[in-house]
Amino acid sequence: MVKRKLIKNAKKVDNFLINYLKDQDKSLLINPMKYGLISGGKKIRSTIIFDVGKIFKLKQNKLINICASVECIHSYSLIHDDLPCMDNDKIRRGKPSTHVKFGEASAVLAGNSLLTLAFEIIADKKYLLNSKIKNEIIKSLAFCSGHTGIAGGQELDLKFENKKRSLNQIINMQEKKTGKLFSFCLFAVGVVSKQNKKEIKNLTHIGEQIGLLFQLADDFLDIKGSNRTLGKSTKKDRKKGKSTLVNLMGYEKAYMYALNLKKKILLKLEKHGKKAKDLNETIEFILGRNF
Ligand code: GRG
Repeated sequence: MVKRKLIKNAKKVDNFLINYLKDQDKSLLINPMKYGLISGGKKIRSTIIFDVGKIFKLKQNKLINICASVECIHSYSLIHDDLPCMDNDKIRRGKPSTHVKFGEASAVLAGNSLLTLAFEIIADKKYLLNSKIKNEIIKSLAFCSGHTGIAGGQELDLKFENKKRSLNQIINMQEKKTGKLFSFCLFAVGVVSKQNKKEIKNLTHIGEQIGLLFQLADDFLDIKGSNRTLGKSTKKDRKKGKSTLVNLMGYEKAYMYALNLKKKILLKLEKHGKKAKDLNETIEFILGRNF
């Protein structure tokens, strides 16, 4: 069920991005950008945006620009993450990484262009949201992507290699590296659907927890997953001395931690009743997934 939903949503977001790029002036970077962005990846962040939209009765076309911009930032982070100066991965989404296919310089520039495209897609005048709301969304997306979010988390991830780090330090790093973009997804839906400050704060926190759960599942898959199903190389975290909860407390304890985290998230969503059914299913999928 969730798999089908993911495929349908991924197609929708891919089509939006294909059409968006078609309307832009041609450049040499369009091909590496498209390669790293479209036709690949679960687009799970978009599915979460649509799922949360369902809770607040928002139509998908009110949220599609946000999905597209989140996928631009996410794909940008993967293109740069695969570079030799970062995690040095040659395979991504079942095909050669962007820098392997197009060269390092083009991969860096395509990544940078996806970052700026993300903001362009939200600011676009064809996206019919009022300017105050757009402003809030843009500010939060910048906060979640830069040194206080993904980039800052990645720096910590690299600096933590082969070092003994505490539970709180690892959680803080993973909340930045992975959690912040998920928290943006829920924040943005809260803002677009005009929730009050308290509800937006709740949503942002749940988003961060979903992101942490997603990262934990990613760490489990690095150990138990298959390269073919995941479309990327596995068994790297231990070799690289990555600071993960699995490496800190062992697989079993880390899995118990993840189960408990999932329970806490689902409990927080209980107040939405049946309206949160889709989101609940996606959360179950996150921990149970094999890709
Ligand atoms: C400032 C955006 C930005 C990036 C520069 C390189 C870097 C700093 C950050 C890397 C962050 C990173 C790779 C975090 C890991 C998150 C994660 C678990 C990714 C896997 O996501 P999936 O499974 O991938 O959703 P697919 O391929 O399905 O889209």
